[in-house]
Order: sequence, then C-alpha cells, then structure tokens
Amino acid sequence: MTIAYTAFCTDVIHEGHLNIIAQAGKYGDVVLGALSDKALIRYNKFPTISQEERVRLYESLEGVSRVIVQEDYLYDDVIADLKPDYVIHGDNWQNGPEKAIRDNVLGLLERFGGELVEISYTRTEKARKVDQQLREKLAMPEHRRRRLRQLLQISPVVKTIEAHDGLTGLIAEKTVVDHNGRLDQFDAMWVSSLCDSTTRGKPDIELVDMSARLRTIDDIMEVTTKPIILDGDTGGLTEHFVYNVRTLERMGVSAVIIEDKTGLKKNSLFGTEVEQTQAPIEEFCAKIAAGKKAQLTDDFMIIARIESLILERGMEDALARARAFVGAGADGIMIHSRLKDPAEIYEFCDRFREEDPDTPIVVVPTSFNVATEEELAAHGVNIVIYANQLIRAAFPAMQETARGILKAHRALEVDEQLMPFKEIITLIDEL
Ligand code: SPV
Ligand code: MG
Repeated sequence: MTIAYTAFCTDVIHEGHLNIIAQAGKYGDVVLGALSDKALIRYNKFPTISQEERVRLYESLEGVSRVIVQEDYLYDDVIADLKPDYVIHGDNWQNGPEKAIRDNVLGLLERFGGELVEISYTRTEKARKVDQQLREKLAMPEHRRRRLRQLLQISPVVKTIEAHDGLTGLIAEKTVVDHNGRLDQFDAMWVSSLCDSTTRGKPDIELVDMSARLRTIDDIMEVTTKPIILDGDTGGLTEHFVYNVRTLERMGVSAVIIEDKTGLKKNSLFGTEVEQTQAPIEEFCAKIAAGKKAQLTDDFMIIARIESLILERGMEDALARARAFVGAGADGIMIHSRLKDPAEIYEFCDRFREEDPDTPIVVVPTSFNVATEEELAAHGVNIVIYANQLIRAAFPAMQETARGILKAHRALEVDEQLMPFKEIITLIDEL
C-alpha cells in the first residue's frame, strides 16, 4: 500500500483542503493527520472545536482512507511510525517561520525514505473568507476568554508579553521565531498598568482609570486573538471591583490580577523606597471572594498578587497570604520580587507547591531576569510575564531618533535606524 500523508490544522474545510486531498489521492491511500490540540495551541491555531470533532470531520471527507492524530507540529513521530511514501503539503511553507517545519519534514524523509510533494497553494476568495471567519471566531469573547485556562492545561509555561495598544498587540500576536528548528511565539498578553500609564505620560498610581484601561483592551482586542491578562492594580473599591469583573468577563478578558495593597498604589519596582501599604489579609480576601461571587462564567480567573517580598514583610507572610487568598477563591497566585537573584521567588514557589500542587503561579521576572522560563517552570511557575520590555525598547529608540533629527536639522542621518513604513504595515491586516 502506498501512503500519501498530509496533515491539517483547520476546524473548517474549504476547497483548498479538498484540493490537497484530491491531489494526494493521485499518489496513494490518503492518510490524513489531525494536529492535536496541543500542537495547534503551540502553533497559534487555537481550536474552536474539540480534537475528537476534528477527527470526525476529517474522517467524513471523501478520498481519506484513515485519520490519525499528529501530536506535535513537527513530523518526527508521524514519519517514523507511518513511513509514508509521500508527504503532501501546500507550497506556502517555503518561506517564513513555517519553513522550519518544511526543513523538519525534508530531513525526516531523507532518513526514512519518501518524497515531499508540494501543491500550488491557491487561496480563492471563498477560502480566504473561511480563514478570516475562523480568526474572527477566535477573537470572540467566549473563545478568547477560556484560552488562558486551556493553555494552563497544556503548556509547561504560558509565555506572556506586555501590550499597551493595537501595534504592540500585533507584535505579541504575530511575532514567531524559528529557534533550533522549533517555532516559538507568545501565548498571551499582559495589559500592564505601568505601560498603559507610561504610554499616556502618566505615573503608575491608578490615575489612568478603568474606562481608559478598557479602551486600551478594546484597541488590542480589535486586532488580536490571544488571551489577555489585565493588571488590575489593587482592584479598587470592592464595590467597584465586582462591576469591573463582569465587564472584563463580558469583553473576553481571561484574567485579572489584583495586588494586595491599599491606599495610593505605587509601582512595585519602587519597593520600600516609597510609602506603600499592604492590605490586611481579611480585607483582601473579601475583595477576592466578592469578585468570584460576581463572575458568571467558569473561564474567568481572578489572580491574587502578593507584595510581601516587595515590601520586605518576609516569606512567612507571603506564604500565609497565598494560603488565605486561595482559600478565598483566588484562581492563581502572583508572587513578585524586585531582587536580581531569583532565590526568594524559587523558595516561595517550592514551599507553596509543597502545600498546593495545582493553583497556578504567576511571576514577572523584570528584576530576576536571569531566570529562564524552564528554570521557573521547574519550580512550579505556570505563567511568566514579560511586563515592560517592549516599551523600554521603544522609548530609547524614539529618544535617540528625536535627538538625531535635532542635531542634523534633517532626518537623513537617522533613516538607517528606522524601519520602512512598508514593513511595519505588513503587520496590519486589511479587510
Ligand atoms: C505592571 O506591569 O504594571 C506591573 C508589574 O504591575 S511591575 O511593574 O513589576 O509592578
Ligand atoms: Mg502594575
């Protein structure tokens, strides 16, 4: 039996897919791979129907002999087990990040025998529309909101980067790297109070109010599909927090992180250099409990952020708070530190994990940036947030350019360090 293997990562079949099956049929019995949920998530093709439903959908297609589940987006296991005579794929993976997958397939075929057949990728108007509709579906609140919980089930660590407007949202959404033969990208976005305030030229003291923050979230949501974690500062008054939980849920935000401070909040990176007050445990527990009572879906997460290490109140205080906040209903714990050495973060995580193997742990390694995602995950961390690096990269670049223009009395001298607008707008989708 001659096997022609092709893999799909779609929830909706259009004529482009049917064409691939028809072409594959000319080479042999068509075995169709259904990419697993795990593979799709890594590949940012978030499934909108279950893996079982996809298998059933693919099995119903004419010309398909058998459907198997492809566990990884790389083909190693499939080609080693199946040893297909042909692998069939559209020719649209010859450039860009998907080239890494093509190289992977070519290497495997060389080892196990078999040939790659590339089919001219025709994207008709109808196929384009189907792809767009699928993307739209992913951006809908009910899909986006639950993605964070889905990621937590599947990913060893949820990599999250700060976004503060549509453009940074697009960077978070679309940046893909091919590193050591594997594709990598961010899983989620963090709407930081520090960056949302800084972009507006304002201090990070809860001065940028919730209406303005919601506007930022909406701008990001308009052009992205990845899940959003909101930095909710202190959560404000409990009486207000409950309304905001409902609003965020309805918009499709996946989680809000609120910190256990009271009074005028200042940014944690100032630590004890400025006056900041931690909220009493009971008071903060009541806020968490009220928020959990207000939310309507099971998807939304309220994560409690502990400032004990920032405010030098000690490890025991941090652990006692973690215990209490989980008891009050928190869906996760964020532990923060401003030391360069990650030792206190590791100690907290190890001790917390001894008592609580499940509750997700979130960290923001701005100061302890020596810690890799892998090392953090080994201590039980589930979500890593890169909270401010994009704005810190942009600000000096903009300042340097402004200085350069002032010095030269024209823009020619700075032009070399600028990206042509043509390239920037490739990020922006046109309808
Ligand atoms: C933020 O990004 O606004 C945060 C994280 O709250 S930190 O700035 O480290 O406090
Ligand atoms: Mg903040």
